Amino acid sequence: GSRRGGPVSLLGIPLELGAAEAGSIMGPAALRTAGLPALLGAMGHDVVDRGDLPHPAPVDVAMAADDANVCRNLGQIAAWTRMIHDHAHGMAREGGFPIFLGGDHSLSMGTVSGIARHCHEIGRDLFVLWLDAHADFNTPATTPSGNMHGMSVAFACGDPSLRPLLGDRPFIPVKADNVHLFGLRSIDTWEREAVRGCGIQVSDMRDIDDHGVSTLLQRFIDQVAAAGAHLHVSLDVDFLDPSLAPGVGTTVPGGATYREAHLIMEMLQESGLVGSLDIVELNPFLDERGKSARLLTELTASLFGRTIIDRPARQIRVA
Ligand code: HAR
Ligand code: MN
Ligand code: MN
Ligand code: MN
Repeated sequence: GSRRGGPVSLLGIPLELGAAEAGSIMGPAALRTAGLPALLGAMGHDVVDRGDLPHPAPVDVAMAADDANVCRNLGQIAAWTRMIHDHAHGMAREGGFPIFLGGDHSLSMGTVSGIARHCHEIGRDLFVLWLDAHADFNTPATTPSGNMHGMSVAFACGDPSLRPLLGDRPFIPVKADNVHLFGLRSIDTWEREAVRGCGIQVSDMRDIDDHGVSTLLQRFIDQVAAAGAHLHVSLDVDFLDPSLAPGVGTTVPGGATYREAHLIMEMLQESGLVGSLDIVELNPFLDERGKSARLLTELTASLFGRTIIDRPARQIRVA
């Protein structure tokens, strides 16, 4: 059967300029080669593949010089952000389920802001589940690397120094309270201070060890349900343990297991609340015989309703 409210709409974003290491430019191609569009189609979903975005020319960014100087590939990232924002906003408005195939995590500056703009227009709250080893909460003032994929959450939550990336587009920040960093196990010194102070929700790997993904995620799902909100999921490959998903430039030991990752996708499916998805940081040049691309494809199938065996519909608890 088809999903309610329009097709699953795939958009390839071959972007690697936000990362230190080259290779994620090949991410969208690898996800297609692993069969992601075909698998969703075979599961009965109506799938539209919009192909890949073209590489835009760099733009001028009205950012303070001190900040601009530390951001690597700033003019190009700003051009990508604006283009991605326009597509994400348009896709959200059309009413299907957008899946953004990355590409490094700086692409989420465009996807989240575009979805946020649409949610604002229809008076709906937006929540973001950030599945990642990293917080991606650096700013030009705190970044140790200058790599802009480490700044996406700070941008989405409205950091004023990053606001000029979006140029003249209307910018609707996501409330920090509505963002949940899930799977965290690598954070920089100043980034840690910023995360502490802002109200963002965090389940780090120690929390997951103590409580399990099920309890932690259900709490967040209940909040989203209570708000009647749109849930955007941003899945960074390095959320997964490197033994399962080696195809990423920033592996961190001690990541999510195979079943933890699938359980998250199954719970999200059962919630019926997810409206858009980023799959980011896949670097096929570093992968082992397509292993990571295949796992991401399987996880997407779980998010779209594949189960081990038929399960009774679960009652969504609304607080
Ligand atoms: N925190 C580090 C930095 O800002 C590394 C960020 C790496 N980011 C990703 N995405 N791989 O999560 O440079
Ligand atoms: Mn990330
Ligand atoms: Mn709109
Ligand atoms: Mn990461």
